[in-house]
Amino acid sequence: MGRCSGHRSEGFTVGSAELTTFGQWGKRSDMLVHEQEPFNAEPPTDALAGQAVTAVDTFYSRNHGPIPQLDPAAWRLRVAGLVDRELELSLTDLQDRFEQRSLVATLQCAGNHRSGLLEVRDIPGEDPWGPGATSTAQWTGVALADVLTAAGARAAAAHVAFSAPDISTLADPAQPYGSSIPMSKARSGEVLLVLAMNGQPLPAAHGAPVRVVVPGYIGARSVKWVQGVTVQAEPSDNYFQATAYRLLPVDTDPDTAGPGVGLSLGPVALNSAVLRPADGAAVPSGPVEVSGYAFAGDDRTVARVDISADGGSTWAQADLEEQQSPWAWRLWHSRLTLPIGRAEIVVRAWDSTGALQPALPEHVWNPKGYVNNSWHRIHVTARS
Ligand SMILES: Nc1nc2c(c(=O)[nH]1)N[C@H]1C(S)=C(S)[C@@H](COP(=O)(O)O)O[C@H]1N2
Ligand SMILES: [Mo]
Repeated sequence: MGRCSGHRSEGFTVGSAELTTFGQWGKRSDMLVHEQEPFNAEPPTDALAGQAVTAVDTFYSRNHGPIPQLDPAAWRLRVAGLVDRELELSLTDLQDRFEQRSLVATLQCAGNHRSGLLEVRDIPGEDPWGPGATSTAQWTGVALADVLTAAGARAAAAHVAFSAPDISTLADPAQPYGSSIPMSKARSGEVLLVLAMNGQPLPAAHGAPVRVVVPGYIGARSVKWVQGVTVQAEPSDNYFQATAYRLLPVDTDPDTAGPGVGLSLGPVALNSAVLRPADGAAVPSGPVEVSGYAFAGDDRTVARVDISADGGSTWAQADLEEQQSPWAWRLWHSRLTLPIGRAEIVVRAWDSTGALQPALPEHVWNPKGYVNNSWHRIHVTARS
């Protein structure tokens, strides 16, 4: 038993807020639902545009199994593995025994904008996410680093693994969701055990009562409904760490590849998207406001965004908005003058290392369809 267990006080109630908006999981009615079960949905790009922080009812939802409805009073977090003291923490332990921290961070699914890769070649069994598998929230909770310190995590241990109760039949074999991150990231202070999202108790769809948020890493590492934190020498052997969420060589068959093949994804690759106008929209000719996001993972930041109104022949620099935190996307906007007729609007970004996004989806296509960070192109028709 941990030194933090057994403490009692009033906690907030979790999971009651999501019936006030449309849909079973509290999402707006115009979400693009890729799957009802497991629930996978992204907002229309217009709903993300111009909002530094995404409303909870608009935030994308990515699930590999059924969304569990956990009893917050019964919930416990077990901290074990290479630690001096195993801990078993209740929700009130997290609230009362640890400093509460808040930060704004963007979550982005590694499958964000897979739709662009599908135009190159089919990717069977994976959802055609657009650029809306990216959203930003203010997250409040406890630093994982503080909990690791309380447990006396051994300095030599290189990884911290997270486990959850939602069982995915998409895994082979079927298993609960899990992942891991390097100890250096786990100790960094920005990785949170989150209890609240945009100032409200975390809703069920986003991991109530407690989820991990790993700023700057692919969304898959931010385990929802977390109930186990294990300090260990090796990365997690969970299917979603060892087999899925890996960048496979182009000629690899993902159905037979097995664990350990290809590149394990962690920090988010530099990417950007046009959010407004919407792809396919009719717009007035003359000046039109164009806006979107750019995002650079982990220790990099977005340094420059270029926008083209002619398919990439000529470019202008977009105006960058203030970044809410080092872990948030960078919103940008620009005013383009469009001639009457069809136009291809393209966006591309540079990060603080001087790296530019790759131009074409052909260059980044991979068998599972992750990390499509090629330049985002949309088509609009300007009318007189
Ligand atoms: N327990 C659990 N955690 C999970 C997942 C899941 O299916 N189960 N999906 C992951 C993936 S792939 C992403 S992109 C993010 C999405 O978080 P959101 O649904 O809050 O947007 O959660 C991650 N955490
Ligand atoms: Mo994801």
